[in-house]
Amino acid sequence: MTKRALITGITGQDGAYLAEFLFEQGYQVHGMVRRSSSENFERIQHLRDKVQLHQADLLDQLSIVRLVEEVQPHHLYNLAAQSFVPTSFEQPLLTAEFTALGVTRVLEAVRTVDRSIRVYQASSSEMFGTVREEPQTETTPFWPRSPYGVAKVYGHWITVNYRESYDLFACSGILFNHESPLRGKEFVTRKITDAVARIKLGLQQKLRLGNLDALRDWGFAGDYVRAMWMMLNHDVPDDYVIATGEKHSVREFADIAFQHVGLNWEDHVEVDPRYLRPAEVTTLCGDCAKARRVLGWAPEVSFHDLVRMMVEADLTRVKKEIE
Ligand code: NAP
Ligand code: F7E
Repeated sequence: MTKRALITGITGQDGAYLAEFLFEQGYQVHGMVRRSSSENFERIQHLRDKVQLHQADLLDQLSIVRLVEEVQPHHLYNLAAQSFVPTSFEQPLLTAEFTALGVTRVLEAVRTVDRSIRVYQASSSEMFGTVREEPQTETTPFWPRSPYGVAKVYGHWITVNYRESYDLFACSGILFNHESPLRGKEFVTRKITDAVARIKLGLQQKLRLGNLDALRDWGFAGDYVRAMWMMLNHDVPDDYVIATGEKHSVREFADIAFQHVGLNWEDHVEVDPRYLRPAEVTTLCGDCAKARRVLGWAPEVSFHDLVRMMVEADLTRVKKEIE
């Protein structure tokens, strides 16, 4: 029997990688998309004949119930969210509606339609915020530092609560930052690699960034979607930290990216206070020992290879655009 998977947030970075991965595993892949006046399917263009898209919205409970009824998925991956931290300071209520209450709406739909559907919730290392220990594990206390982080803490605990209350097979993946050539250009890694390509090709002179000292545990999105699938295919539902265990600064990311095209980052990067946040998460580094031990998951792409992959992809894209 062909297994059916439903992905909310299929038009995002992780949605695109997960859709491709599940399709390769033989799943029938369905995606939830919200209505927009212009189509936003760039990241899944190459999969359009392989995935079935359905309109629904995290804000509309009945639309999610109807979608789950229609698709009857075996597995549901809830990736949809307002995921950009600075926007969460500007639009905290909308972030709470999407990123926090949206999770309850998805879980309620599953509880109402079919409790045997397995659910993955996209939780985040932003929940650790001001870190209480290093590295962070599944038992490290949360101290979120943004409305986004606070909303994700709600999403995490409501997932645990539905597992405990209704015996749902619901997993929360506490994923640390993961990047790729499909990353949105507002996030710092892609902002850097896009600028490196444009500066190298003479289209831009300067790159304005915020806190260069911020430390992150950056992995490759392709590796991380494999972990989501492993969680839903394990015997028991549980929560897992997914990380590389290495941390690097924004400055270091920029240094390697500029070096890769023979440039010196100090000649091009300027600090702009507009990109500083009201409250910052200064350092994050995860310990994925549980995922290694229980699921057999491990990251495959190194930090240096990730930076190079992203710079190369942006160089190729920008060159094509100016041809
Ligand atoms: P992303 O690129 O920002 O994608 C977010 C997705 O959510 C998009 O498909 C977006 O649709 C959809 N969405 C937003 N609001 C919606 C609504 N009201 N109704 C329906 N869909 C809506 O995020 P990502 O990097 O792929 O991350 C996937 C998930 O993992 C998110 O929940 C994020 O918070 C979480 N996460 C990400 C990371 C990371 O490092 N990438 C780490 C930990 C956790 P549109 O295309 O229409 O905007
Ligand atoms: O910032 C610093 C910034 O926006 C990383 C989301 O996927 O991962 C992501 O959240 C760091 C921060 O990602 C700029 O202050 C410096 O310390 O790339 P980011 P994020 O906030 O860590 C987590 C795990 C998620 O769950 C989120 O959904 O870089 N930084 N200068 C900058 N950041 C940005 N965006 N732009 C700058 O110019």
